[in-house]
Amino acid sequence: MDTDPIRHDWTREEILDLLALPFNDLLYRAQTVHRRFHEPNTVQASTLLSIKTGGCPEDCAYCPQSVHHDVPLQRERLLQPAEVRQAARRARQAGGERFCMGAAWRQPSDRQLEHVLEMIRVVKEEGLETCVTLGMLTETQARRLAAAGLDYYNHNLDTAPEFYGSIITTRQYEDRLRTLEHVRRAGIKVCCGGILGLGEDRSVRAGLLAQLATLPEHPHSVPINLLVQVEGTPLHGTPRLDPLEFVRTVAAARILMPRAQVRLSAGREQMSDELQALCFLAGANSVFYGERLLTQANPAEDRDRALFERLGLRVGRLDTGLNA
Ligand code: SAM
Ligand code: DTB
Ligand code: SF4
Repeated sequence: MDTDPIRHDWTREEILDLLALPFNDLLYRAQTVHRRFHEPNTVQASTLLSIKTGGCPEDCAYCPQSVHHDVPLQRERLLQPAEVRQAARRARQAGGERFCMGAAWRQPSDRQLEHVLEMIRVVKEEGLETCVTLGMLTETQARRLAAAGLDYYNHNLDTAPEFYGSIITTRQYEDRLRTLEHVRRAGIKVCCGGILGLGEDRSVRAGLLAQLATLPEHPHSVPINLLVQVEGTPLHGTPRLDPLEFVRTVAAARILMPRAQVRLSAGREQMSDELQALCFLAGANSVFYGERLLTQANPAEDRDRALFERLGLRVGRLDTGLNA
C-alpha cells in the first residue's frame, strides 16, 4: 500500500472516500503523512497586510471588499513604501516569517504593479519572505514580480468549478487557472487554496481538493479559509459548516499534498483552541499570525502564543531567538 505518496492523479471519488473515512482513521493517516514530510511540532507564520483596501470590482459573495456589497468599510488608497516597511518590521519583531500583501484588485495595472515591486524590495530588505495577492496577472506581470525577487503569489481557486458561478460571476475558473500557470512559469512559488463554509456540500469540497491536487505541481502553500461571515455580504447568515467537516478537509489536503504547507487561514478567530488543535493534528502546519487578516480580525498575538505554548508548537521565529 505504501506507493509513491506524491500523486497528481487524484479523482474526486477517491477524495470523497477519504473524506468519508471514520474520523480517527482519517486523522491517523493525515498525521502519518505529516510526520513523514514535516517536522511535526513546527508551524510556519505568515503576516498579512492589506496594501489596498476595498472598492474591488469583483463580486465574490464572501468578500467584504467588493463594491457589489453593502458593507461599511473604509476604502483606503494604496499604501506608501514607508508604511509597508513599518508594518514589515513590526511583523518581523512579532515573529512572522512571511509577509503577505493583499490588494483588492481584479488585476493590477502596470503602474500599480510598479508600486508593488517597490514594496517587495522593501519587505525583502527587512529580512522577510514575500508573498503578494493582487488578482489576475498577465505572463509579463508575473515575470516582473519574479525579477523583483517575489517568493510566493497567492491566488485561490476557492471552490470546485461547478460551484464557482454561485459565488463569483465576474470571472471564470479558467481565469484563475491561467494566472496560476503564469505564476508557475515565472518560477514564483504558488500559494493556492480555498474557502469552506460557503454553503457547499462535501462533493464540492472534494472537487476543490481534486483541482489543487491535480495541478501540474502541488501548490507550495495551501490556505484553507473558513468563511468569516460579514454583515452585508450575500453569504452572511449561511448555515455554519460542521467544524469536524472542516478538520476532515484539512486532513484530506494533507494526505493529497504531502509536501505543501497547509495553512489554517481565515476563521481562526471564531474557532476554539480545541478545534485549532484538531486542525494541527490533521496536518495544518501554517497560520496567519497577527491580529488582523486583511479587513477582519485574527487572534491576538498573546492568545496565539498561549495556544502554541499549550500545544508545544514552535511557531515561526517566536522562540528561535531570531526575532530580536
Ligand atoms: N483580490 C485578490 C483575490 O481575490 O485573489 C486577493 C485578496 S482576496 C481577499 C484573497 C482570499 O481571501 C480569497 O480568495 C478568499 O479565499 C479569502 N477571503 C476573502 N474574504 C473572506 C472571508 N470573508 N472569509 C474567509 N476568507 C475570505
Ligand atoms: C488567503 O487565502 N486568505 C487570506 C490571504 N489568502 C490573502 C485573506 C483572508 C481574508 C479574510 C477576510 C478579510 O480579512 O477581509
Ligand atoms: Fe476582490 Fe479578492 Fe475580495 Fe474577490 S476576494 S472581491 S477579488 S478582494
